[in-house]
Amino acid sequence: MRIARGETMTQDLSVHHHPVHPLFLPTIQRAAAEYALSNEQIQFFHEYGYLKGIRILSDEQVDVLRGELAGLLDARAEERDLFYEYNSNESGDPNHVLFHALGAWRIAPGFHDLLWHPAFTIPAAQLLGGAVRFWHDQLFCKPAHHGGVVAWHQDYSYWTRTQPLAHLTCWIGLDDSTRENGCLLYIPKSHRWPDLPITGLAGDMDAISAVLDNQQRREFEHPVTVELKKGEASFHHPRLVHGSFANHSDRSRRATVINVMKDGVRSASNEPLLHGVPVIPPGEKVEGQFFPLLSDKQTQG
Ligand SMILES: O=C(O)CCC(=O)C(=O)O
Repeated sequence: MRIARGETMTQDLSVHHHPVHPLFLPTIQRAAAEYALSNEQIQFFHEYGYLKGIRILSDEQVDVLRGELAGLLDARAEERDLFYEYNSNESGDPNHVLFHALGAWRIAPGFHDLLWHPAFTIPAAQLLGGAVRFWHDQLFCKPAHHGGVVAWHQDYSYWTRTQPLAHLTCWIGLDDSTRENGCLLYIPKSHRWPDLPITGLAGDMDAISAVLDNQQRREFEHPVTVELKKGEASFHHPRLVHGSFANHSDRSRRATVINVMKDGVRSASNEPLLHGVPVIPPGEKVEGQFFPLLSDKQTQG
């Protein structure tokens, strides 16, 4: 439904979860043109399971998120209660620190609004092939000198309580990430492998080896190194195997991650899908307060 210029409505516009007036149409169309991926980029993603080097944030936006992150790294008790998970050091080893937390969008306005940023939602809709629904966010931060690993894993191993698999991850750097400070690494084409069991996220980098065959193990000889400038992102498929080594450099490596699913994914669990949110019974669509629709059309932010 669209309303012509100058008209007002007697109905409650809150029933429309999209623009109803042409006023912002040029901005939306400009955003679509500015942020849309090319067909080649989309094909690359489907072939290799990832797409790296996508600019999402300006330097100014990175600075704002870094400021919010500084507060979240030392969150107050009532803020911690809003996180679904909060681990000051997921590895448990003080010499290998991995800050890992889910739920920053509920506490910090910048991390909240980032979810609706068209530089993210437009490529996400293209890669998912449909409307984008929020699943959850994550912070992965490694301090300088004693930053820990993120062990090789597939994201979907952790998400089988939502089905079918129609998910997507966007990793956004808040520092320049390089080999030295523990950038992300991918095993290209591993998104065609079957679902693997959970073998741990922090601690032993190579724990996954126990559940691989010889051919799969050989693929780890040639990982893709995802070196990115701050504010750039990399998208990956939920079955793509990825991880990152320790940070012994003198620079921190901070990142925020947005995890989304194609609208229509359903709950497959009698338990809350995330800590503290109401149960969505098995078979029912994932939606509601904690799982907002971020983009309702394939090319619209
Ligand atoms: O930040 C990292 O090194 C790992 C991130 C990760 O596991 C993910 O984006 O799914």
